[in-house]
Amino acid sequence: MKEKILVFIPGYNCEKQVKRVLDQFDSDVTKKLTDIIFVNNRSTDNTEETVLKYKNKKLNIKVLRNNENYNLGGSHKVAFDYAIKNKYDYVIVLHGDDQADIHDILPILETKEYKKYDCMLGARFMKKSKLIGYSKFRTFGNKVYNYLFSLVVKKKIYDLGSGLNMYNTNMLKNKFYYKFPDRLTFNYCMILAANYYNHNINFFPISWREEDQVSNVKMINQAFNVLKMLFKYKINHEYIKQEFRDNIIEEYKAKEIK
Ligand SMILES: Nc1nc2c(ncn2[C@@H]2O[C@H](COP(=O)(O)OP(=O)(O)OP(=O)(O)O)[C@@H](O)[C@H]2O)c(=O)[nH]1
Ligand SMILES: [Mg+2]
Repeated sequence: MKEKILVFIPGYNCEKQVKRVLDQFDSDVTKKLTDIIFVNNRSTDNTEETVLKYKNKKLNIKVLRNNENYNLGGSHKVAFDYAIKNKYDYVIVLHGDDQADIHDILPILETKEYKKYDCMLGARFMKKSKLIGYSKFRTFGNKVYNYLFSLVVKKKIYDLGSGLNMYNTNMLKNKFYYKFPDRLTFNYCMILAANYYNHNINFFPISWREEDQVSNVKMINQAFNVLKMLFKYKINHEYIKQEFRDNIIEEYKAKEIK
């Protein structure tokens, strides 16, 4: 039977960039995929309208609108629930703000390397990765954090969370990630969880642009939080099972937009 591969695009206030993201889906890409969903995290600009207009013209894409603003981690929970419920074998995450390029995952889809792993993580800091417009300072900071995480999880980590990743839905089924932060730190927890639950992860090089995107990451604040998280996990690995959310949501719901 042919595998079902879902692409999930999270988007929040990225009306300018999302059109370029959808433009990435040429026939080389779409022939490798089953379906695409766009998860609008209650954008306050014209992101959703832009996707809907595009959908009717060129691309078969389903639009979901979160019932509340669930942030990026929460949007993952919406998409993972959707992938499990609709029996997809794999889910590919591609950020809606056009920093990553879906073409970077094609070689892996071609060789079927993903079949050997629970998740394939796009990495901005490998030898063959390409960074465009990303500051030297942030590159340095990321590398330091990758190094610290590598020490703790005893495996070489090349990125703590980029905008292009592929997960096997089998690995997601027990919803180990439900209590993870809804914020952008969701991905950091996924790395620690991979160590705790023994997920078989692998990295692949990607390109990453920073052009007209607005970075919503409060850098200093997040840097401290992440360090705290890593330290607590190092002291006691059971830490990963705690409740990370400030606002507890029983079920992450989204409405399908026609
Ligand atoms: N910041 C933010 N992004 C969201 C939210 N919901 C969905 N997203 C999407 O999540 C993706 C990542 O968000 P960014 O703020 O760009 O974070 P990032 O790319 O990891 O970090 P930067 O390198 O600083 O851009 C984007 O495609 C957003 O459109 C949300 O509530 N807040
Ligand atoms: Mg971004």
